[in-house]
Amino acid sequence: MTNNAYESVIKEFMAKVIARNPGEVEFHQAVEEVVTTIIPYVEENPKYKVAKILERIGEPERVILFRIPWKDDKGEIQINKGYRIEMNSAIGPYKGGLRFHPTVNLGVLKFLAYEQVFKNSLTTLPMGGGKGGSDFDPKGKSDNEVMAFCQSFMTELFRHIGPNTDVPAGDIGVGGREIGFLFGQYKRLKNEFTGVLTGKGREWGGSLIRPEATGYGQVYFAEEMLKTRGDSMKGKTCCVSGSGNVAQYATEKATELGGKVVTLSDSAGFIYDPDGIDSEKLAYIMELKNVKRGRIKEYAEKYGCEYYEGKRPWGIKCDVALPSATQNEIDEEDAKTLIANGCFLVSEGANMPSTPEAVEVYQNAKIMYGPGKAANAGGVSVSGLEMSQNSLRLSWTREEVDARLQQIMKDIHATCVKYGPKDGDYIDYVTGANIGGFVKIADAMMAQGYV
Ligand code: NDP
Ligand code: 2IT
Repeated sequence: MTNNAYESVIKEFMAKVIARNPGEVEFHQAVEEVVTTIIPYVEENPKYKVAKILERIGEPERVILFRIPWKDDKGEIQINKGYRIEMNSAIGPYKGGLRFHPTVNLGVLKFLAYEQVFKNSLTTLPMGGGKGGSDFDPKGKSDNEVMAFCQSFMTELFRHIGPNTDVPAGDIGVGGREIGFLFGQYKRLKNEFTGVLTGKGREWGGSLIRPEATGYGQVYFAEEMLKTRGDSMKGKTCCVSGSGNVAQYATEKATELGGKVVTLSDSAGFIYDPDGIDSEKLAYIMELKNVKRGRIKEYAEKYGCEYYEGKRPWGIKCDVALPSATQNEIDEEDAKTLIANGCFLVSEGANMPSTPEAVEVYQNAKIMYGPGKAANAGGVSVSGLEMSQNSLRLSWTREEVDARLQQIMKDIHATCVKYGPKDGDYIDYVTGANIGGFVKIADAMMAQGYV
């Protein structure tokens, strides 16, 4: 991935990032991918170099770290860590999800916040970048425990956020249930009904299509990539990973556009259903995952298909891969296997699901590759539309929001094509997304002085 002419500049830049942020490996990985593609651009546009824009973007404007004490159903006190990374507010209030998962730490949230800054810029909407969460594990907890935790989390977070300051939303482990508990506690503490969170229920300020938006957008982005080669999703066999919010709606949209989704997974393993996951089977998954909070293995038992314990789905033959679970879920070997089996398109619903080595494999094979910060931007885009509707005190129809989402995904694709180097019909979407996202933030930061 390294552009040879600037290899030493990139190395020097990364050495400083690693020394200043020790042990934050996911953050280093996200920064390296971006600076590798942007340093050549910055060297050619020295005004950004003089203003140290890339250095400043890599330093959060503010990091909030706090204690979350709560009582479990047995009456025992539990303590978790809470975080909010307010990364960049050059183009709008901090915006980005909350992740509740035992693997959450400062480095993971800084990588997510860093990616979010570029992603939000690409959406064309006025949103800065942030991310937050906790090492709390919602798995196996009762609704009452999740509520107690969310209330304690918000009891500290509420003083740092606001509809014009910082607007959190969901991510792994944070869906409609958690957003409800968080919103209720914010309202109680502030005595204000405002659009301080997105992903709210539709009866209390949420936007239609927000639950669907990330998965739908991921497939719309895939469709845009396919269009550049005169192709479409019709007839494509797809491997999806994960079985949560993003995976569910990626499956729905891929199927609706004529594709066949043959895999879904969770952290324990994956299912392979060669007949395809149709709408009836997807309804079962949604009930299983969103209401019963069960395991994907139960799908294999119900529909009599294969379940692979402890494995990821990338060994299954497919045309299109839609990784929708978590970071670094496709490594170099997985990428080689996908390509050897004929996969020619990867559209990332998850954030940074491909390791740098996997990305290199895609790029060398010149397959179509839509990186997360472009391909999964549909979720935060509809969050932005939820903020607009809250400000207007209006709600738009399903059709209107979906039309806006489709247009935004088209525009993000066009931005990637504008800034991405090309070779015949191959487009480098990684460079395109990074530079396309960077320019707007950089110009806003320049205009605002060194703040
Ligand atoms: P959910 O919590 O709804 O679902 C996450 C899914 O991924 C579950 O099936 C979960 O399995 C699996 N998973 C999580 N962690 C791991 C792990 N370490 N190893 C293997 N599987 C894992 O989250 P979302 O669907 O919202 O998020 C999925 C991805 O999409 C994340 O990368 C997120 O950052 C990204 N994203 C989400 C957006 C949104 O709007 N929600 C927007 C843009 C990106 P299990 O149940 O066993 O944990
Ligand atoms: O990674 C992401 O873009 C999200 N989790 C959604 C953020 C948002 O504010 O909707």
